[in-house]
Amino acid sequence: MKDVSVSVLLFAVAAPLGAQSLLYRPPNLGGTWVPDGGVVQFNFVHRFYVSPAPSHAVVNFPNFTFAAGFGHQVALGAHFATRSLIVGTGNGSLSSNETEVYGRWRLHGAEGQPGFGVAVTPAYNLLAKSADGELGVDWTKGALTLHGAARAVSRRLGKSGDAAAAFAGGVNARLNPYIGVSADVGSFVSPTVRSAWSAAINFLIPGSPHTFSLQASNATSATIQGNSEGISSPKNVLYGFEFTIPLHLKRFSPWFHGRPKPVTLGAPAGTPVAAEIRISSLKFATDTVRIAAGQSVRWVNGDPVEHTVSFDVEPGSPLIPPNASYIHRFDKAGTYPYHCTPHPFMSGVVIVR
Ligand SMILES: [Cu+2]
Repeated sequence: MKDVSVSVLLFAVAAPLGAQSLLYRPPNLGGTWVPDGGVVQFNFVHRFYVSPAPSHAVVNFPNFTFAAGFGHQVALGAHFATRSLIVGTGNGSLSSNETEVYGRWRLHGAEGQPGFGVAVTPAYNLLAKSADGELGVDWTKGALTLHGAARAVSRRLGKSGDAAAAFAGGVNARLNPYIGVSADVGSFVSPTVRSAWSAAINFLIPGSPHTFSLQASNATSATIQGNSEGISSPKNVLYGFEFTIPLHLKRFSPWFHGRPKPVTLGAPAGTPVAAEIRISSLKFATDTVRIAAGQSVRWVNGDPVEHTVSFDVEPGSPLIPPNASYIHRFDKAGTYPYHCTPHPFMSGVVIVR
């Protein structure tokens, strides 16, 4: 049983999450992650500082990221910051609303898998009227992911100067499948400015594909430029949080295609069933069922997404489509822990007497 729980833990760490995870990306790095085709990513970063007494006014730095996956490891997206870094009277200094549109092509690797990931991110900063770009590399082994990025911009935001290069590096350390810490630093090379930095504690919200982080940083926007220069006045530390929300367009398919036909997988239809377990809201409705040897259990997928019933000790189901069911017959007494492969946080146990 101990071996089983260890292997489940390793599996949960190694599995791709189908969503950008803050356990695999520090706050001020775009990373190499690309949403799957048909997935829309929404990230919300909110940072702030509190001005001194007597006003105690909270000054907010909200940032929104939208990105859509198009398959083939390609995504298109945009960052929007309502209070970007503006210093002096240079490029873009008439507004503080900073928008960057970007594409990302992941050349190698997959989030959550060991080894290297490489992605190129061409971008255009509308406020600075600057063609920007980033080459991102990350390397994952076990609980650690190291990140590096090389950046170039054609017109610096808030400066009158021309093109510039920037470099950034960061690290993620995962304490368990649900909690990690991360830090990063990034800076323009020349002319030198205050580096952007961040430190964060990151959470995967159990039972969901969402991640959340609590952060300290001096960066005001999530763009390539904003991640390469820190705020220095009137405050030089901002506190805040980030929330990542993947929207799987497949989930909305019943709106357009109606309910799919019920099908039965596993044992032939008509097999007597001793227990039924409903799958809904990314959960097995019954944690533990007890049956006698020779009896069968039926799982019914009431979710609009595919799940599996994957046993730790013997072969389980294929992908179970929405509205389909899977029947498994247990011939031998024993304890059969299982989980869902696409959603490793979903688990249950069948106890056979
Ligand atoms: Cu699942």
